[in-house]
Amino acid sequence: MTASKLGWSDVTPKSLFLNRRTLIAGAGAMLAAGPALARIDAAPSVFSTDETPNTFEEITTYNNFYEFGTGKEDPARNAGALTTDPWSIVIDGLVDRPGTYDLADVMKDQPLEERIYRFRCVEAWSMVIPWIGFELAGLLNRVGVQPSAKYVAFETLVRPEEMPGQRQPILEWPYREGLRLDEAMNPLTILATGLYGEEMPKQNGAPIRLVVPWKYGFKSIKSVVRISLVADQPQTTWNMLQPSEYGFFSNVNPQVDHPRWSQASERRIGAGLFAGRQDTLMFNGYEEQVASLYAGMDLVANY
Ligand SMILES: Nc1nc2c(c(=O)[nH]1)N[C@H]1C(S)=C(S)[C@@H](COP(=O)(O)O)O[C@H]1N2
Ligand SMILES: [Mo]
Repeated sequence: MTASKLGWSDVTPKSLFLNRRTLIAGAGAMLAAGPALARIDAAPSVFSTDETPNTFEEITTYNNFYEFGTGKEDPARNAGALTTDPWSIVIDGLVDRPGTYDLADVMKDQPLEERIYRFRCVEAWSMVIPWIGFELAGLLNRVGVQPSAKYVAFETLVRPEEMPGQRQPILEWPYREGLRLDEAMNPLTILATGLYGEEMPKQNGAPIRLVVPWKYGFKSIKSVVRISLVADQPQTTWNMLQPSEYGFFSNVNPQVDHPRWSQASERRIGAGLFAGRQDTLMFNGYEEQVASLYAGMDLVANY
């Protein structure tokens, strides 16, 4: 087995793995858990890193999800109230088959894979997360992207009754994100429906969220309810709030600092008090897969 083909079970302490396996193997658990777990036996992806994943605890207690508050511990505390079933996604704009798709229909025929990705927040901390998901390209191909579509726009649920952060004007709701069509079609770009072989925890963006591993974490929009194929670059939440600090592209780039801090290095969550910061990698280490998307582009101007 080559390093790039390791799955989280290969790098997770055995007892933890066995516990989860036992859980998952429980006949009832499998059925009750629904489509997110249906095919977790899928082979680990060649896109997975062999770096040690963060623990389930770390991944689910240190979060950014402003709909549930701005503190890192607020999402774990408040997201339990979110109703994630039923869930549907509106797919509209420049597509052949627009409509309101139930989550099960969105996932229909999309092969689930484990993807162990580095995850780099613009705030200069990072984690390694074993996502379960499928390529966004698979869904876009299924709904039929029209030639005039150049970008994909995403929106998060607005439900202030269940999302206390939305009762305050912290951000302009709904949270919005966007990708250029070629970025959206890149095989690294996934819609994730779980992590560590379990259904997506609510604080991580249940039941379905975007993951774009070569971009700063805020591009990976959570709890998605709308995907629109559009001709023009869409409005995105952090760019709307502070355009001089957060660009549309927001590719991880150690050479382009945030106006208020360096992006040259990062703090790996869970590394311990005495571990030093580590160097941030160009495109978060996915240069080989995505550099060609930006050939000839000025990455300082297009931050
Ligand atoms: N809807 C929504 N999506 C969001 C956010 C948010 O506040 N609301 N925060 C973003 C930011 S800044 C980061 S770093 C990641 C955090 O994902 P995680 O909590 O699963 O690690 O979610 C991103 N997606
Ligand atoms: Mo972030």
